[in-house]
Amino acid sequence: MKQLPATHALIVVDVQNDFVSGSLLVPNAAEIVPVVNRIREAFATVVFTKDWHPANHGSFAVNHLGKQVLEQIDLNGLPQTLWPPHCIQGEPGAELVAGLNSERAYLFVKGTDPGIDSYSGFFDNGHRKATGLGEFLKTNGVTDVYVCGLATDYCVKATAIDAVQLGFNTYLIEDASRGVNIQPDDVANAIKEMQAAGVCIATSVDVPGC
Ligand code: VGL
Ligand code: ZN
Repeated sequence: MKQLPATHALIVVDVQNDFVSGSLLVPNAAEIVPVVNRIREAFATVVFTKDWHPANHGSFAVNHLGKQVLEQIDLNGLPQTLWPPHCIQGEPGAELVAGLNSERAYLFVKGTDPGIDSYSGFFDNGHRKATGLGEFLKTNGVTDVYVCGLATDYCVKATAIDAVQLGFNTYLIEDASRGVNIQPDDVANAIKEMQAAGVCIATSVDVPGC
């Protein structure tokens, strides 16, 4: 496979057991694994993100008395959708999916602060703290980022929009991503939002060399 220059990085968002076969299922998520494994061969720089929550995380409905999954609350001044417990630090549900080639890659974790959620791989939802991913990419001369993974309508969307705002030429690899689609058009709307923000919508065949 043709190699992209080191200025081009692949960001694989949250391809973790809980989203594929665990507590917060993203429909058809397992289908992206062979696609990610294929496209990553074109990239010299590959980053994986992990949703990495403590058990007392404020995005878990069980941590709010009387609240249900998918209810919306205010979490320290930010709107928060409540989820089942997922991607708890050190538990099997937080591991990258078996069969995903995660060799020779960099790992960034997010969602570690119990008081704030972090959909983006770059910043928490209040843009209060950075994960270090933006700095890392800039320090390494990366100019173009290709974003894929789970879930298109949450963490992939937030990561891609932050990437644009940080000045990266940003591509969504649509067929290497899947969404939750709580409402049937959530993924379609997320793609429109990304496009409006300046994200180029691409598929794996558009990645040079793939
Ligand atoms: C995600 C909901 C809650 C994601 C993470 O990875 O898209 N979604 N936490
Ligand atoms: Zn989460």
